[in-house]
Amino acid sequence: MTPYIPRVAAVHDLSGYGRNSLSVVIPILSTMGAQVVPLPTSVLSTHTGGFEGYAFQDLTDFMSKAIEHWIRIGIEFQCVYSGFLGSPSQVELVSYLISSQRKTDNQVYTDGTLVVVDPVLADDGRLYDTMSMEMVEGMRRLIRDADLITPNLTEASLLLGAAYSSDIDERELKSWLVSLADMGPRTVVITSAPLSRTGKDTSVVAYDKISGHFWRVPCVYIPANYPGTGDVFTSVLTGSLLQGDSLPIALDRGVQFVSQAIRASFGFDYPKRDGVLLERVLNSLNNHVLLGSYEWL
Ligand code: PXL
Repeated sequence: MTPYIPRVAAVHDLSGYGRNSLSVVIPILSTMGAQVVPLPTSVLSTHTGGFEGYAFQDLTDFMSKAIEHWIRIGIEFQCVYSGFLGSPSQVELVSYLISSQRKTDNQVYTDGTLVVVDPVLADDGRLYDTMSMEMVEGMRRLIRDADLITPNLTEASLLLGAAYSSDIDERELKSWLVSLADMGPRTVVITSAPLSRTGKDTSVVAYDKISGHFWRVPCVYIPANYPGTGDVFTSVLTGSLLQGDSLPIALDRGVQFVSQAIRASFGFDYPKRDGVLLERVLNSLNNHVLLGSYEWL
């Protein structure tokens, strides 16, 4: 008998130094019991947040050959999970990989293929260094093929073509969630959403269009911004869903793990651009959620 181990095609860049993209996706999903099959979109010496003069190698040609090879030898994935992409042609390749794996249309968590698209584009109201409006267009196309998307508030505004504001109220957040779901995905999760009742704290909000439920998980405010925490969150969320958890529990686990990683890091004095001290908390990934904090919206 072969054990059931979900297989994930992880389509992200490999940034050597700094803890983000494949450098966090692989250890998190492996620890959570999934087999990660990486498809690097590019190789960098460091991530782009806070380092000057990084080396960058585009891997679009390699991606195309790798996808064709997988199709030829019949590799099946239970999950396709994409993040940082380097160009609109890479978006088309991810779409092609997804269509090669689909058994039926948009049957998230049930038909055996969970498609997660983290539309990495921007943060804090600003596009990342290598991103352009052409990539925003590309991500709008790609999320049509997704079951689950995890934009932060800035990315959500770009995908919707709406003005970015960090103090959006609950009613408008809900309408953003629904509008994004109207663009294709069954489940929409927005991170870094303001929590209006406190002012400083943020939260993760989510909407599932099949059940019609909205969820919110509050995040405790710590005055530090570490790159890569979005990749950490979406990886834990994905790992949890692949373990069979419900959406609100998976959201809880993602938020709790990121908070724990930030708390484990914040007391130490080192450059924030190095990312959270993942190595110190990785072992706790499979602890049960003892006291969840999700809420209905
Ligand atoms: O964590 C998102 C991300 C992924 N990949 C690269 C990045 C960033 C964010 O800055 O620079 C190369």
